[in-house]
Amino acid sequence: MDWGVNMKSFAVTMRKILLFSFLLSMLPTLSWGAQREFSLTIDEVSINVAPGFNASVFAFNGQVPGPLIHVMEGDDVTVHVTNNTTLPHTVHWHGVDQTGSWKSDGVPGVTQEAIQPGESFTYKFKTDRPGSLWYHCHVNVWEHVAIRGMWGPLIVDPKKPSALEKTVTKDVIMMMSTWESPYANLYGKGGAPSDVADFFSVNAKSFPLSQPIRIKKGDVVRLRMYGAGDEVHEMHMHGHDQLFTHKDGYALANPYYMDTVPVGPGERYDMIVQMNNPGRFIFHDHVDRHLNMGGMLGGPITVFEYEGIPMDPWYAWKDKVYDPDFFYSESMKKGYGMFGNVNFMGKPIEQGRRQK
Ligand SMILES: [Cu+2]
Repeated sequence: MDWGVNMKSFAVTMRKILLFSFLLSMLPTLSWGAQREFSLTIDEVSINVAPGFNASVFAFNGQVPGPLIHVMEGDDVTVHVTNNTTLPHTVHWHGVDQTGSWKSDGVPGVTQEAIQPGESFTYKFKTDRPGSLWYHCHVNVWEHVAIRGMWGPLIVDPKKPSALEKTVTKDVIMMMSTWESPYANLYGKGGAPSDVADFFSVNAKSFPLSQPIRIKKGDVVRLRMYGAGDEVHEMHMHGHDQLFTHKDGYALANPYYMDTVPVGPGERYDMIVQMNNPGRFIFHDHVDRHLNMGGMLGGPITVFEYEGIPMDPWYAWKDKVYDPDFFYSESMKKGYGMFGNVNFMGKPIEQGRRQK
């Protein structure tokens, strides 16, 4: 028997096994991201924010919030943006680090020239960070983002979700924002430090135009709350414990409970809630003046409505026409892509009637 030859072939086999298992372990990181290509327009439309209050906005694909963009960590994303409005804009992908793609960061005068009326620009980046991200204009942000609705959600699923995340049965995306009625129809004005916001909303609707969240006992809801406007919204949920799991898309090392969540401008909070207390429970902004000024109840308010709880005749939303996708809950179940909601669409503004 030639032990020398045998030992040599044994060593070669071992090396092959080691190399194979190494390559196998690398698979998750080596996998290529999917190519995702989307088109967004920016349009001038009027949206109904609160009873008796309409705002002229710069709307992505004609709607506020803008369409949901749902992709996976590591995807290669291309977005063609066309500006159909009368003022310049850009799109900043808030939370994307733009690794090797800084010219897609969307900051006028720093990474690009603003997209002029009638012009287009293409953004290309890899989703280098997972989480509840978003996109918004970066031109005259005090007006375009704060009071003209130039924002939408960008959800980047992690390659390795936690065990808790895997139990989620319903996603709820809430974008809180501010409005200034004196400038609501005056493009190019508003948002100065001395200006005072006087309407407040979730997904661009003030109560009672906002929507309930319908759930059943045993559901696990993930709330993704965004500060899309210019004020802090103290979001307080009744009847349940909210586990704070992610800040600005980053997973917390030690998640903890909060009953009032301070969602400031630009911030995102992911909260996971076990729906274990059947009934009807309000979820509202605890800043009292955000219930809209002028004495009318309104602002960022929703209600968790459990399946099986009867509509009492005195319930404020007993006759509500329900939109199950108001918080993009249905769209989030559809996998990856871009999803709009016709109920967020504004009405086109006639050129001749536009106030300057
Ligand atoms: Cu803009």
